[in-house]
Amino acid sequence: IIDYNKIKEASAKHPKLKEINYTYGTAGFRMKAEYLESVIFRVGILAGLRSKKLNSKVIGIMVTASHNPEADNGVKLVDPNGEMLEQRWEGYATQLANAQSEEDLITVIKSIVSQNEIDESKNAIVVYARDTRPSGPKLIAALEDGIKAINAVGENLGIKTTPQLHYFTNYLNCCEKPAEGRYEELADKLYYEKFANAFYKAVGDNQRLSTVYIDAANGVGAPKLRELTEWINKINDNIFKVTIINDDINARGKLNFQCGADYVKTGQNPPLGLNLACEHRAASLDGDADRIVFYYVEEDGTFRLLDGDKIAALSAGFIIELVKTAGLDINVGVVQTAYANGSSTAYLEEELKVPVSCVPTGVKHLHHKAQEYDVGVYFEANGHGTILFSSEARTAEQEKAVKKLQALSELINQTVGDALSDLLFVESILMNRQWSFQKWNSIYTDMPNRLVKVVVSNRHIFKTTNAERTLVEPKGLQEKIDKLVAQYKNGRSFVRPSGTEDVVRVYAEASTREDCDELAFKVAGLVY
Ligand code: 16G
Ligand code: ZN
Repeated sequence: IIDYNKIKEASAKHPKLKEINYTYGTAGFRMKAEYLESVIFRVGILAGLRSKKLNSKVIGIMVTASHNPEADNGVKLVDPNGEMLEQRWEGYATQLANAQSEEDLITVIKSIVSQNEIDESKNAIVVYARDTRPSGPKLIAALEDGIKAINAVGENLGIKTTPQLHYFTNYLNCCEKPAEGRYEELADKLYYEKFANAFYKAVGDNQRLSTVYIDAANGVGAPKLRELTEWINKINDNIFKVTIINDDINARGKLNFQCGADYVKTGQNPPLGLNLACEHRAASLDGDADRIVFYYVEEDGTFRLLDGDKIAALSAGFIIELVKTAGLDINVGVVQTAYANGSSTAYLEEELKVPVSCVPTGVKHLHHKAQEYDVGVYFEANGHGTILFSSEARTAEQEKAVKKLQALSELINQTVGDALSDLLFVESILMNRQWSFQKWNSIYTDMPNRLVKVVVSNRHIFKTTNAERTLVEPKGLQEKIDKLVAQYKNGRSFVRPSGTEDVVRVYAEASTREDCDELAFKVAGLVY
């Protein structure tokens, strides 16, 4: 039963900061850590309500701000199947976070209870984890107060990657629950065991590849990848070699600083601390290890990025080949966003002849669309993505190719994009194909592109349609952009408000680096 007085008392210890207006955005709440205490307390309450609503199913909570600076933090909720929180409940999260007084808070809780006909007497259970940010422990303490206030059972998983939390939340709702006190350890063990075994199956006896240098952004990916690698090497110490750099999770100020997937993708250059020789294969994770991008340098020093688009193309190409070999009647599709490089879309549609759809930014949109295919490949250009295999694809009975497909389906974390599982997935395909990074890169040539951010006084006046590729407001701006774009060969550009920062983003592509930079600059000028 919900004890409203208890909630009121507990909430008084985590008062809302009056002047701040919170929004549950693309990736939950995210901002400077010092503003988040009241929000996280209330997220604990919301998770309890959601668990009650769903008949005591386990709800996950992740405290992280991903690739953002170390001083930021954030929180998001994970539904029982390991996917993002249902959209209607995002609205409740925002309402709860903005309730000014304790009384307001109780009113919002009561309205959520009545609108959803929540049975207050149901048990509630939540699991939660955090990344390596220094603000984490304090925020976890506030979260625990919220969980206790609503009389939910809370299991602390300690430090985990975001995808581990998604994976384990799903696991707890379909498999046997561990004994009390063993959750934290099992959330690691079960994850390592599953992905290490699947990797072993997927690589078969193909010839091994060279070491991959992994920039772990000085975040949680470093210790987790190290342990995962140990598990793989226990099965066979010869199949997977990594050297982890930027693995200092204890030094202040290093997390995501001039390193990590977002830094490398946006800057189109290697991270701090990595001396890339031309024969080296390298990759960068982000601060919570749900994004990965690969890269190398040519003999002449040119930096080559193998981003989310290239991962999607590599994966779709391999899967389609297996499906054909097995003679399966399975539809494979790829989901992208407006940021997908024009050459990647052309390659998928024209060379691989696979249907491609474009949706707004944010994993929930891509994930949802990918579920429409038997095998749905989705990756954002920034390196966040995964592949969804429907159960038909998983049970089809056609020998070798099916077995490989089966192994691949086990190797990818289907609850959410996961840098560590994506890394193993890519390695296993490259090993099966015996492809170098150079060969992989050559499947298509990226159009020169540029992403810039523009600080504006109010980003909310920018409204988009057509999967964020067309501006409908401010009126007249899209026409001006179109006119500019028309002046450049293979020009493409779009403007969208960020879902995570107070800025507007401008993306541009054109045939040459000069044209592309000029186009991005001019469109930014229109926005400013
Ligand atoms: C969040 C999203 C990511 C998206 C990014 C865009 C999730 C788990 N993460 O990090 O998919 O690419 O936001 O940020 O959905 P922006 O709106 O600031 O450009
Ligand atoms: Zn992330």
